[in-house]
Amino acid sequence: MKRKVTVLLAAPVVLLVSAGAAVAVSAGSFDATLRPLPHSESADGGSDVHGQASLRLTGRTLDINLTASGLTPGEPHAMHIHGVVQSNNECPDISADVNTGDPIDPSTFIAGQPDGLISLAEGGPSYGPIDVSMTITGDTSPSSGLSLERFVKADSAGNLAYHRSVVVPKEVAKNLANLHIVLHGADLPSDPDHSSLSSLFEATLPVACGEIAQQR
Ligand SMILES: [Cu+2]
Repeated sequence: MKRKVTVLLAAPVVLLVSAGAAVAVSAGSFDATLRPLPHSESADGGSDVHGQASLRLTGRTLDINLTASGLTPGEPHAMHIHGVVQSNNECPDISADVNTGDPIDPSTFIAGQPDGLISLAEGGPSYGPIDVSMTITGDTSPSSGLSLERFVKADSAGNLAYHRSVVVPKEVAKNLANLHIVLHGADLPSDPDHSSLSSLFEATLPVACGEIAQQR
């Protein structure tokens, strides 16, 4: 009988300890340095997108500050936190350019022949699915991933600044340091329209990627 009471008393203590530990994991400062995805200069017109993100996590609230340069001027750029939560992902290297027939590839591309560009689908196995859409208004879930009208526009010099506090899913908060930030959208020289919005391939083309790391 005495033994049973001890077990009952011990249980709430265990709960308190694990709640405390969860809070500690889901708070802190993180950053990511965004660098161009490897690519052939002739295929993408010499895109050279760099950026810096600082992220402050409090519970599930993520305060994001991000600046980037070298983007297609005057146009919105999709930006996401990507990654398979609970597994360590990485930004793709040029070996991802396999060109196996991405459904959104322009019809001129030849399947199996690398085209010098890592497309949305080719980069996917490295940087994983969308976890958070860094929109300026409204929903921030993966379903807003291509709502380009709600992403921040680069200015006339191709610079972009983004700041928003968003509430992220619990699994994203807990595993933030496994994830990545990816910036999309480039006007390619292969079409004459000088816009990244003329095809899904251009609008979704990953142009910079940075792995999120916790500041120590
Ligand atoms: Cu993305």
